[in-house]
Amino acid sequence: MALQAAFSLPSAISNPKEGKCAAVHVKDSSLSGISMRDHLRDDLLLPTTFVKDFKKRDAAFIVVRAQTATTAPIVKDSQPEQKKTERQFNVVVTGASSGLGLATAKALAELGNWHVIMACRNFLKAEKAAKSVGIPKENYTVMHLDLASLESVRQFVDNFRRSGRPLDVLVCNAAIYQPTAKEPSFTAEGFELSVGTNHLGHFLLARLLLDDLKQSDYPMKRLIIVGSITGNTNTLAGNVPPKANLGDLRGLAGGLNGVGSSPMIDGGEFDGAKAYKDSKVCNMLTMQEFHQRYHEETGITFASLYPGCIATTGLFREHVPLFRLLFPPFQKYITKGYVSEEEAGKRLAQVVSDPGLEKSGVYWSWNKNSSSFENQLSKEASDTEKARKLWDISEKLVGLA
Ligand code: LMG
Ligand code: NDP
Ligand code: PMR
Repeated sequence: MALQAAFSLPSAISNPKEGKCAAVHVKDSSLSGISMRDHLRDDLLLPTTFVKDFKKRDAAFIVVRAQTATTAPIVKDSQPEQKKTERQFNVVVTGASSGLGLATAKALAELGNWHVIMACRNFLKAEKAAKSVGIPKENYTVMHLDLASLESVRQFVDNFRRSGRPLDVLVCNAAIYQPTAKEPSFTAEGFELSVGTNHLGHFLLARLLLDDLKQSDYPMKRLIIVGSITGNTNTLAGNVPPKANLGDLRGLAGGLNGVGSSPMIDGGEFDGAKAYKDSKVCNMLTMQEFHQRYHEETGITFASLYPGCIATTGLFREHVPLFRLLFPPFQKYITKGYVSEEEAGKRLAQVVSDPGLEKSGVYWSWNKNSSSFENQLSKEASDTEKARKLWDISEKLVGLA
């Protein structure tokens, strides 16, 4: 059924309400007349910014000198001997114990100047993971964070502050996906688990750590929230049922607890796959609302991204075995949307560290040549009114208002 529905999508994809233009395909492979390269509408929406040579750019590190923070904080690596005396940049990456988060931690560590605070719910797993991919000791610290508990989020923030490290970049990456769950499960505070973890946990974390980011003397402070194509209904992937839809947020306003109210944001019946996609829409809306409220005042860059389809990660651990078997070749050979964990990690590391990706309020994607570009979000994922409403309700739910 899902397949059938997915294969009858072109009208949805070119829905003018979403402000999209028809795609022109050259040499497309197609299924039932539908271009399987529609996922590459990423490439079709003309990039306004290209950053072609990531490696070269990253060689040109920008380094903070602690002692000159307020005057001349930028030193190019034309003076490499100075690097040794500079402090490392600190980046908190949630969910760095596997998949994209781990690959990003590795890519950042390889850049040399970064210290990655791996914010993970399973301390031992994270420690082992860091070792297994060869991240040098001096480039990472594992700190406990369970996003499914707001108490744990607050504790993490306290612990991080006690570490005395400045916060230069925050990456909200962790996520849980429960496509086969028949019944909802809940966070410590009683929110449906996917939205509770992926959105509400990160919302509280980002709100609390905003103060820390503000205090950093690093000139390219960033707050990055990982989004996805499947939350964007202006793409083929975003039209595979069940589709993301936050509705009027009545379920969220009711607390997502499944008792007095629905566990779904739109107030509907529980659907694990939809809850995940909804949570990704929340992630992308939250990034934009942060940008709206704080970019001008703080200079912090707020960004989201779709790193590509990393079909081999732990995200699909709860999917049926046949899906896990077929999904990677399907993405590799049919949709061509596949990207390796390593490549995806480099992409996110680029959003963290590349001076060329400093624009705020952007949803980054990459085309076939792995060049980054500013992608367009779906109508719902760029709805400013919804972003504001989501912010207000989320604030209440996490105890900030
Ligand atoms: C649903 O599962 C859940 O039921 C629902 O609750 C919700 O969670 C939802 O979105 C979440 O998922 C549906 C899921 C599970 O099945 C699918 O939707 C399809 C999965 C797509 C991935 C597999 C496609 C496999 C295609 C074959 C690939 C082989 C590799 C190729 C190499 C190629 C070389 C050149 O169901 C399953 O996991 C079962 C999957 C069974 C797939 C059956 C095969 C159908 C194939 C049709 C696809 C296209 C084929 C094309 C051919 C063409 C040619 C060029
Ligand atoms: P993984 O499952 O490999 O990684 C998810 C990480 O989140 C794991 O480290 C996991 O920890 C952690 N996590 C889950 N729940 C919690 C929690 N309660 N508290 C703290 N950490 C938690 O998946 P991916 O690497 O694929 O996903 C990373 C991000 O990329 C997600 O935001 C996802 O939405 C996004 N994304 C992924 C795509 C893909 O194709 N895979 C495509 C587009 C976006 P543990 O190791 O303990 O399980
Ligand atoms: Mg999708 C045409 C391009 C394309 C892309 C880029 C993705 C990405 N997917 C595409 C197409 C299709 N998918 C089609 C045509 C189908 C029907 C066969 C299909 C099915 C499908 C399923 C069942 N796809 C999935 C699932 C999942 O369970 C994954 C999901 O929705 O997780 C929320 C998924 C994904 N497809 C993607 C990406 C990136 C995902 C997973 C992860 C995510 O968005 O975070």
